[in-house]
Amino acid sequence: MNNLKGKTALVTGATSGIGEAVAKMLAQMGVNVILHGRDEEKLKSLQAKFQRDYNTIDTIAFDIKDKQITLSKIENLLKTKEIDILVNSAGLAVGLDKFDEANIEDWEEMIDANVKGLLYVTKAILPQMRKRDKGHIINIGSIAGIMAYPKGNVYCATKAAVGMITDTLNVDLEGTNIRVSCIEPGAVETNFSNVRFKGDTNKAKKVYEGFKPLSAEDIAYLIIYILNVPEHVNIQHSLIMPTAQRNPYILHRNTKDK
Ligand code: 8X3
Repeated sequence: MNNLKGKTALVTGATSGIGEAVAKMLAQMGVNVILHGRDEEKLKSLQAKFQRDYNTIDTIAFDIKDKQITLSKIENLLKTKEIDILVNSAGLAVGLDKFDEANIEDWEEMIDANVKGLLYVTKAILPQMRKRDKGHIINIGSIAGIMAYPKGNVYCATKAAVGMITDTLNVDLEGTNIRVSCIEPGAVETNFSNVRFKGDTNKAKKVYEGFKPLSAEDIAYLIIYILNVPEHVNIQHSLIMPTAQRNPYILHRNTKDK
């Protein structure tokens, strides 16, 4: 069953990780994908790569942290595109420090991207979805937004906000056919930890040592499933964990692998 063929999707943060994997899978399903990112070069090379094999691929470059640019870029985009699917994948973790030792600029960057940026993009897209009375918004939350872990402070708070924004959107969209879903992954091996540890690759690698983490593709499969179910089904929350990780604290590492 492919209910997605011919639809149009905007994927934010599509130049890496979960965003890239879901953009690729959507394209494979025959979806017209608009790849969003900050880096024009990366977007163009991804577009060239995808376009060889898949449907129409467009790109749009801007920083979701910039309110004015985000609102005006999306306003322009909507003049020529009807968005059926919005995947809010842009976001990041920066730093892993105790509350009193954490860097305020790290906090601000996470709040600006994970919460404010997601709000700007969603607010700009939603009127068109409402007018068409169709659409599906996918937000990338985290186990971090469900269960606090040490040094997660503001990252956990931003992901809790993503979960609650999903819920408040769903209630405000009562009576429409627009669906809103939040994916809440545990450990996914992408560039996530490299960014969190500001390029310290050794520290980043250690996060995934001794167990099999999720891959970006594992998350993309779930997103495709959620998007593809019939229109009367709205999968509002999905917690997806590696089998080895039952929650942020209960993680089975095979010490022989160390
Ligand atoms: C990513 C998962 O456990 O590192 O959001 O917070 S975790």
